[in-house]
Amino acid sequence: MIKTVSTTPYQDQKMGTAGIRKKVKTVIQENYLENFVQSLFDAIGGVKGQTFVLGGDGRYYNDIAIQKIIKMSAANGMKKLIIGQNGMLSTPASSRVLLKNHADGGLTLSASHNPGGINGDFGIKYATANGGQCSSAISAKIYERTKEISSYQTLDAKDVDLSKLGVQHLEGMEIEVIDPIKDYLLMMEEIFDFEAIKKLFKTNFSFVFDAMNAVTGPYGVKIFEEVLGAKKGSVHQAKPLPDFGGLHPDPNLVYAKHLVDLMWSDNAPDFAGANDGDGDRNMILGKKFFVSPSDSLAILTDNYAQIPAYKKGIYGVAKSAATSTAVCRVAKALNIACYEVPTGWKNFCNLMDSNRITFCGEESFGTSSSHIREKDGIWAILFWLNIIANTGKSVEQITRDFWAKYGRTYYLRFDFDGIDTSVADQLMKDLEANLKSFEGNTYEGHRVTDAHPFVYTDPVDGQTTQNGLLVYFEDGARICYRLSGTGTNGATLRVYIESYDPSNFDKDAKQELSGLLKVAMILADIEKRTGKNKPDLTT
Ligand code: VG1
Ligand code: CO
Repeated sequence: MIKTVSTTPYQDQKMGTAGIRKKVKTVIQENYLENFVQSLFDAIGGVKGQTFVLGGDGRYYNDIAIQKIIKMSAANGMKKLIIGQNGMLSTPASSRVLLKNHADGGLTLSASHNPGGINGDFGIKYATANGGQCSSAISAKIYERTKEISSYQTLDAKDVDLSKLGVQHLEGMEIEVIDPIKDYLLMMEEIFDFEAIKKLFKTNFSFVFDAMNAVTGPYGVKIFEEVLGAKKGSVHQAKPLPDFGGLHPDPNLVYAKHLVDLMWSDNAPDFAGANDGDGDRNMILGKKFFVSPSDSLAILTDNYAQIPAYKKGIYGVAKSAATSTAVCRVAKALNIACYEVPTGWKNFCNLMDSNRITFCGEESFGTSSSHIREKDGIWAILFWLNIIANTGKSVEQITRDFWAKYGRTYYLRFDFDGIDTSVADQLMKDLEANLKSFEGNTYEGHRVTDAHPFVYTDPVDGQTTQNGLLVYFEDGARICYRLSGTGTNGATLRVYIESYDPSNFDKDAKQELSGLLKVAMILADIEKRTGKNKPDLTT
């Protein structure tokens, strides 16, 4: 039976870089989730007669939230929900299912790379019919609605059994529980040369995929072990756990330290890949070798012709402004366009829809192509495996060949965490006001040639977005500053730094960039304002 429940608004339900993301303790407050979901439905003009895709990364509260959303969807007149079995769907798989079924929207229950469990985070990503996360204009509308919501619609009904595949009905709404892996696997088989990768796994090539106890474990077991023939047990931390086994499911050198230790040990396999909580991020490692995500995007682009789906040619490429310029050098050599967009995958979608780009990526361990409208962790790993299978080269050799061809871009991101929000906002405001005064001056031996805010006008919808501040140096170095839009704990200031060396590839990145980090701290007056004399996290 449909019922209308009165509620009062929460004032903090603003979506960030990738959906809404909050502490679990916030989300489990009475009507918190219901308010957000009803506001979303209202803001898009209702969901009567529509079809949505629904799933999540299995984190704490996934099971409860999904039942609430199912009942609210039925009560709001939704025609059909396509749900991953047991409520699980990775972000890339969800985008695939949405596009394949021409669904009207999709909800992925995930706080992505943020920790889970009762003391961790929960979140919802909302995708529109194009398969990508909603535009800023839509999220602004949803936010406005959350501030005035007074009731929501739900059902008095038993929970739905999500373990059984197939169709069932709830108050006139069709529910189809699907295998979360099947469509995704089919798409990967269409893109890559699975036969070549199978042959690679028949040699003594050794491989590890670390799912970080998150959603891609079962995808990894199916794709790498069962279909491609990687040794049983190649997938580590394969069982999705509500608290990710206490891990921070962000695949980088700091949070996946266990994998880094393995790759620098005597037992290191030839290749290791890892994914984040919802399966859209990837880290690539070789024996005692780390591929920076900005380089990975550039290397995949340079090797596009190795892959069946792309060998006929690619459109342009795109990167977030914070990502290193390595891919731009490849684009120039290939004579294709290279776009620079604000951080957040939604900013790539119009470029893909209009056939302006094929590949895109972000420094935050995200790479993908126009096969879907999200970043795709397993796709990136398969791409690397396909190159290795074709060339017989190691991860390190492929990367070194790339540096030899284009030079090396040294790149790191430095995060200053848990800053008081007003301090962070003021820092950015003052820095922006000071930018012009840096031009022509030399700091620690680096002369500033240009400094300006990053402003992007989308060539398709004409929307203009400002995100981040950029400082360019005469020697080709660059600093980008921006505030994170995914944190749940005060503000995080991200400082992205790169330098370019056409011939010396063996410097230590931290050492190479230490001088520029000093400059970055001086220009933004970081120590005095935040009390921090060094970053909290370097990735
Ligand atoms: C971070 C990354 C950004 C990424 C976003 C979502 O955003 O920097 O590149 O798109 O997370 O990733 P921010 O605003 O905190 O810098 V995921 O894997 O959480 O969907
Ligand atoms: Co993610």
